[in-house]
Amino acid sequence: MDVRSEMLGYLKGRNANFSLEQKFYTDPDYFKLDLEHIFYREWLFVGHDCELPKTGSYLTVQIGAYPVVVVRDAQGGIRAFHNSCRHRGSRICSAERGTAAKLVCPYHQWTYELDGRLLFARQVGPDFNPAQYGLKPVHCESVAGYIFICIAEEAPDFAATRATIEPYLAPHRLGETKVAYESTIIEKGNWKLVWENNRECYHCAANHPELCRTYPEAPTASGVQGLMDDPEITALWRKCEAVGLPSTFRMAPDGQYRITRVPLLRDAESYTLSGKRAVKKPLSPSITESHIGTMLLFHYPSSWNHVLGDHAISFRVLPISADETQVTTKWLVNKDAVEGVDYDLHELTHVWIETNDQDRRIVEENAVGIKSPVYQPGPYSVEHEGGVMQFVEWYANFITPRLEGEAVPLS
Ligand code: 3BY
Ligand code: FES
Ligand code: FE
Repeated sequence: MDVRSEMLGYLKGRNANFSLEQKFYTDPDYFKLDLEHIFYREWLFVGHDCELPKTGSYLTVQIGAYPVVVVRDAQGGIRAFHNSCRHRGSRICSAERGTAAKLVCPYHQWTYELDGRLLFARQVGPDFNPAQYGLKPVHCESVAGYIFICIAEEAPDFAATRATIEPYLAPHRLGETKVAYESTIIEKGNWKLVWENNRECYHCAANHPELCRTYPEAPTASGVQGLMDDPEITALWRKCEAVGLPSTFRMAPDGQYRITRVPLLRDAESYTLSGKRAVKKPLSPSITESHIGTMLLFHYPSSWNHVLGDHAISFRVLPISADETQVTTKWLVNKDAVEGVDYDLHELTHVWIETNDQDRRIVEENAVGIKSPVYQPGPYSVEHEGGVMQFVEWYANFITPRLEGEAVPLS
């Protein structure tokens, strides 16, 4: 049987309350199908507007086989291109980030404008037409400080995502922040294991002593159900909405993203050991309200986020192979906050550096155990793992029609 039919068979026969069959987490051919049908077709979070402060600022990212460069153009817009020279294909920008007046290929110095046009190629003869050799564009959208790209020829509609998340993010003025710290780790586990772990807090009490001082273990916080019935959550929504901060629970009809605000424990304001703010200057100069909890945004398959009163944390998930996933975390603070004066970097980053390391270990142990020939799908906790079931449901519903080769509508 071919891989596609086998995968389809498993998806059709799966029990929605159980984890997936082994091959979804381990098999390189299944991984290729995940890339082809999800990561190569969907909108992916790659970084923040504030990381591209001036004309020519760029960042690079690797999506499966595709190197991509995201750059601030001369008009202040943000564009993305395939980071592959139109001469003989060399990668053009190899640094993770940088600034360049033009994009110059290091191999033979073909030189591109920041809008992708080929400006100059040495000694290529009189018949050469540079207009035919511009960089290949990648779809790119910036929404309230978050940059998303899509490497498909035709991108799915982004308007609904923007319309939902922009009003929630905008008051936090994330476009005007700075990255105080970033960390990249490689977790030796399939990207779906990273997500399954993220979508529940069933593991939190036993594994995250630091995070549990401030982040609620209750499934209402991490999951997607029952928020309306939780009086602490609805009280926070009322309080925040009254001061112009959209907060109620919103989820895409297909489950690809959700955004909502939830309270932290014991009046905590930040992910510090004390629960007190780590940054003296508020993240957004226009939000004076205290105790606004954390705004949670996930967007499958590439990002989850927390936005607090004093800082925001973004997480970017990129698949490396069937059993390796790159997780990049960025801590955003008010652009005028000064390290050592307004915040102590250790205090700001400690809890999530520890939490990420604990989650890495969890994912890696999960991956090793799943490789055992005796592994079989196991039951999710109905009380605690509704969020995981929702992720797997999204994955199954998303990939099934694509595997069947149906024409999938773009919106
Ligand atoms: O990062 C999250 O979204 C949370 C924090 C703890 C577990 N996870 C559900
Ligand atoms: Fe880029 Fe030759 S490959 S200039
Ligand atoms: Fe965790």
